[in-house]
Amino acid sequence: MNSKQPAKHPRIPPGQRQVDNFPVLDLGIRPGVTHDNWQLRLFGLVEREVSLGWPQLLALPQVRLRLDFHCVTTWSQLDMDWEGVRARDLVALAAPRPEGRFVTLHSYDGYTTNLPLAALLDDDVLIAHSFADAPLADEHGGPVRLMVPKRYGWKSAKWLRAIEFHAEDRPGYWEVRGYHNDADPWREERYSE
Ligand SMILES: Nc1nc2c(c(=O)[nH]1)N[C@H]1C(S)=C(S)[C@@H](COP(=O)(O)O)O[C@H]1N2
Ligand SMILES: [Mo]
Repeated sequence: MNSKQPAKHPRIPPGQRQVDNFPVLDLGIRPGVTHDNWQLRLFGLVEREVSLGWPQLLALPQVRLRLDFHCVTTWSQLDMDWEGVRARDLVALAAPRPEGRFVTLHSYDGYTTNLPLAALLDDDVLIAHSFADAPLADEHGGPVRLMVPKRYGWKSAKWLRAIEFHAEDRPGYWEVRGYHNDADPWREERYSE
């Protein structure tokens, strides 16, 4: 009999190395958002504009997800324990119009990034408020950030302020500065040509 184990699906994408210290990467602007002044707005091509604060976020179904994080600067961290609300549950409250197939994530530091709506609705995309059983630290985008584990880290907007729905794809802060529009780490979509 063949005693070989089946090849494990690799966890580290090409060109990445594993770390376990959760580096901090951002524009260097700390917007000073707290649980009290944090608000999230869903607007644009939606049936219902939604504005919610901290108590409303906690009133939605809470999930714990173990997620990987791949930064384009080549570090990857595996099995990070996050808690929050599935992005799809929030999006459902706003009921995007059929033509609203793209989103811009807006952050309190002025940062933006873009995704197809379908990517935001994936099972593992989290509006995260806790990491490793503690409130999400300010330096990592607390009180509330997005986590999009299937894309490079720059799609995971920290200090999330708004989700805007539109009909056409609008490149965000790094996407207009030469980063790849799709950011799939398994295809090494780091930079556009
Ligand atoms: N609001 C905001 N979100 C952001 C950024 C930023 O500058 N501002 N940087 C992005 C980049 S380039 C990366 S790699 C990750 C880093 O997240 P971390 O600092 O928690 O490791 O946040 C992303 N989200
Ligand atoms: Mo990054």
